[in-house]
Amino acid sequence: MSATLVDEFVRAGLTDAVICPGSRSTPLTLAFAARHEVTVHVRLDERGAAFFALGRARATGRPVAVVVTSGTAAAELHAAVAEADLAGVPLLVLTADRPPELHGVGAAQTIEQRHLYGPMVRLFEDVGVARVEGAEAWRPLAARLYAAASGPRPGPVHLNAPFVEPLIAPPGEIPTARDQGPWVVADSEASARAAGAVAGARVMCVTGTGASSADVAAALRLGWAVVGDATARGTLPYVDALLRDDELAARLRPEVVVRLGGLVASRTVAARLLEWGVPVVAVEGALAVADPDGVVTRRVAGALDAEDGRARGDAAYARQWREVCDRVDAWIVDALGEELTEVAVARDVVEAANESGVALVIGSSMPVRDVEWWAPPRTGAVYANRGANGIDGVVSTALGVASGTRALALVGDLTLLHDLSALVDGVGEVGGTLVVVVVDNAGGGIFSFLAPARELEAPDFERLFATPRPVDLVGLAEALGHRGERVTSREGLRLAVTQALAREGVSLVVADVPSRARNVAHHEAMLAGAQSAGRAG
Ligand SMILES: Cc1ncc(C[n+]2csc(CCOP(=O)(O)OP(=O)(O)O)c2C)c(N)n1
Ligand SMILES: [Mg+2]
Repeated sequence: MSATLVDEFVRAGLTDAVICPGSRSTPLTLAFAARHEVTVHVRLDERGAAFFALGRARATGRPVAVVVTSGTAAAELHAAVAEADLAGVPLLVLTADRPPELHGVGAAQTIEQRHLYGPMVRLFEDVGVARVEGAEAWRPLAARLYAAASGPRPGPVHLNAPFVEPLIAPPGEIPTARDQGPWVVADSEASARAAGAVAGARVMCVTGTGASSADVAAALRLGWAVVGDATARGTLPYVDALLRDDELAARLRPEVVVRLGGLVASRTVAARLLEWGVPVVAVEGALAVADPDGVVTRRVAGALDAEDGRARGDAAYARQWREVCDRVDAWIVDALGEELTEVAVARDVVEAANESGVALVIGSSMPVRDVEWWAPPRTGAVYANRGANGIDGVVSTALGVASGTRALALVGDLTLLHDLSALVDGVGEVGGTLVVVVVDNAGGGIFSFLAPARELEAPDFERLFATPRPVDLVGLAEALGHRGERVTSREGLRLAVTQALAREGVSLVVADVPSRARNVAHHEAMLAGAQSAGRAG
């Protein structure tokens, strides 16, 4: 049965399976390992394994299978399933289970696994104990699971598969495969449907997580002013700083807004959309456009068509944005100097990714904000777990992206420590190169921007929110068999990243940045300077 399941997955296009060691999942493990078409990644910690699969699925654009044994192992996948649900990433979650007679009687490693992830999965299946006579059912079961994960609304699916002893048996005859039609119907009429609202207007397009890169590219070609989150390619930078300024916000006010995908990290953008009250058209691809403030006035489904003349915006408006951004960019380059600040690290890492053409994975907290707010436009693939915004699993996600190739990651020190077990397996047996740049501000720097930093006594704030951990990050990397290096200048950072990208395996580049308090003051000074440079035109 497991062989049939895997055969159908392979037919559908599966290339990667992440497997965690365990006994009950033996049939699935051996079925995947028997297929030369499938790259098997063996990882110890199920929580990290699921995030690794998420990274692989993001990088390949295809569903990736995760196989775990019964019990708490299955529960460990929950966080990545939540992210995959909200970010629309296809995952085939396969949990082995004990048969019904071992439930409720105190058997070892037995927990309630049915509907374990609730409504977060696109499809849940449990066809009961695998039996040789039931083999026919497993091919359509696999096809259903793969199709539900792939779309039209991609996301995680869950198969709970109870197995009885013996767990190792030669595979029986695999039922013949049947061909099916295509699952996803494409539609490029969204721009036509939005055309009435946007034709010739000052169109600002806001793109967030889950927006397709083809839609973002089309929005740019339609002459709209496109601003995006950290993962967007080629969008206008510095939007948070610019829109925080009343004068610039008035000058750059659009007549209509088009929204793609999730939210940007900047709350300023959300606040201006509320204040402006202009029509907001949500163009929905695979995922619904997030709208917690209820600003969307119209929803259209489908993909944007860059060639649709009816949807062209006012080109002078996009040019106006571009000119302001260019002035700000020149000011930032000049103002930053050589000091290794958090803003400088974000810029240097983005530039290194752009120049080397490797994918970039950005951690939650300040890195994702500093890239969105202060980095130049990204030219390559950028990923961030912005579905649920967790600081968990980021290193594992980056390892999944780096597997068999090269990638860069930018994470905070606590984000690294949170996913330390990822470094136990490293890039894994497939190999690859991952350079993790750690912004070491000794704790959660983001909290210094928030109310507790102002309201609490310093010792309470440090203990309860900032939570610095006196861990030698370089020593830690080395203890786990990786290279580690601490850098204290921008030049040192650039050199370390270039050298590490040329080597196989995981390298940690720990950036020694100024204190969290100085970082807040630096952001304030950057904001004031960028805004006055923006106004100066
Ligand atoms: C799984 C999870 N736990 C807790 C949080 C809350 N949280 C947000 S940012 C943050 C601190 C992150 O610190 P670090 O990685 O050093 O980044 P910095 O804030 O310094 O940029 C925490 C604990 C979260 N987002 N996700
Ligand atoms: Mg930190």
